[in-house]
Amino acid sequence: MSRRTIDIELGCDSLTPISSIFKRIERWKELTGKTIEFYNFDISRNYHRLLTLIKDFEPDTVVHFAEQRAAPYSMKSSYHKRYTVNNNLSGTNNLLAAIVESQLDVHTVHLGTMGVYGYQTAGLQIPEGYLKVFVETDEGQKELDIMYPPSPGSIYHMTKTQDALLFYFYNKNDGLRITDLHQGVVWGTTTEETEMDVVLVNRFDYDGDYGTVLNRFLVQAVVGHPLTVHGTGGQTRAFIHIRDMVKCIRMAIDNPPELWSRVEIFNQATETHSVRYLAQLVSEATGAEIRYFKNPRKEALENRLTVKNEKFMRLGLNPIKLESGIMNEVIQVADKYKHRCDKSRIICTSCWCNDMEVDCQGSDSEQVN
Ligand code: USQ
Repeated sequence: MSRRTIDIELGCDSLTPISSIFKRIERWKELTGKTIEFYNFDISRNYHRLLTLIKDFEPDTVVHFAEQRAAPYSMKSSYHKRYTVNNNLSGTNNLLAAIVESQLDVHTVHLGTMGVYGYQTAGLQIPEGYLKVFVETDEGQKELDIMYPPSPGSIYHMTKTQDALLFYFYNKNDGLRITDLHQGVVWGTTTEETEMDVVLVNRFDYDGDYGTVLNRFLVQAVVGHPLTVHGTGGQTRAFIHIRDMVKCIRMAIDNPPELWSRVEIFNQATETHSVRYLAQLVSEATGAEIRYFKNPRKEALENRLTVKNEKFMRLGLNPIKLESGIMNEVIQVADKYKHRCDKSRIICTSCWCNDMEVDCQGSDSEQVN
């Protein structure tokens, strides 16, 4: 629930009105007959509370979503960098240490990010976590399967690359079952569950820190703000619709890795597009003006990206693609709540090089092929 506190800090709010957690749980129970138990504590600080809960509850699976999740927020200041590192890494370490101490066989499903691979043009299809390499040795050429070299583009993304090392260690040393989901940028706002009642509506972040690019463009189009393309818009990213993301998490829970097998890694992304293409798509659909802004991030101006996602496809994922027309659904939600939009919060003010006046062209830029 740290997002509610961060909303107060940033002076903005979800476009959709979010009810209290108690109201949400109560409404869910009324609608489905199912009980969601709720315990409010900070897993990055309250280790013994977490350990007791795991021992008492004896979960089959823990879905670990308890991380500060915005790259721009993590880069706002030294306070935000330290908060993101302390929160994310202590939270993950506490969870894994508590599972070991509980002596229970608990599968951890972690929400990771495609950003661990970095966004330079790699010249290969990004594999699912592990890279096959060939090295010259005295006995001739040897084949190795190594973790894909991490290349984080923000402190937030860096914490996810560090999480991967924690997973590697606890898996190797203690045999924990762990699945890391390398997720792309999520778009869309509603799932079957959130549509059941207005009290269950999902967050819809459109501000410069927490809003993600396609959802932001759709809100901007609805409220008559120019689409905020950073730099040339040649940045290519991987995307997934929120409904597919929910399905993938279910599939990961239902398919735990074998005991003592290595960390399972899925690429949780279904298509790749450049920011420029997304802006054009939204502009064609809505008539919105496209405006090019100085890029506040250090990132490659242009990059190519293709991503393997065979594991989820083999498990039966049938992806919702941008062309499916479901973008209109997001526009409808944005239109319903447009009166709640504070336009002064739209522009990104978090800067990777501490100066909004300069274009933060990153060192990755040279690596474009
Ligand atoms: N961008 C614009 N204009 C905007 C907002 C963003 O051009 O108004 C550009 C950014 O410069 C960047 C790209 O769009 O090149 C993606 O930015 P984003 O804010 O949509 O996504 P990002 O900061 O990368 O992070 C989001 C989530 C994070 C998740 C990540 C997946 O906040 O939790 O891990 O997507 S990924 O990007 O694949 O690493």
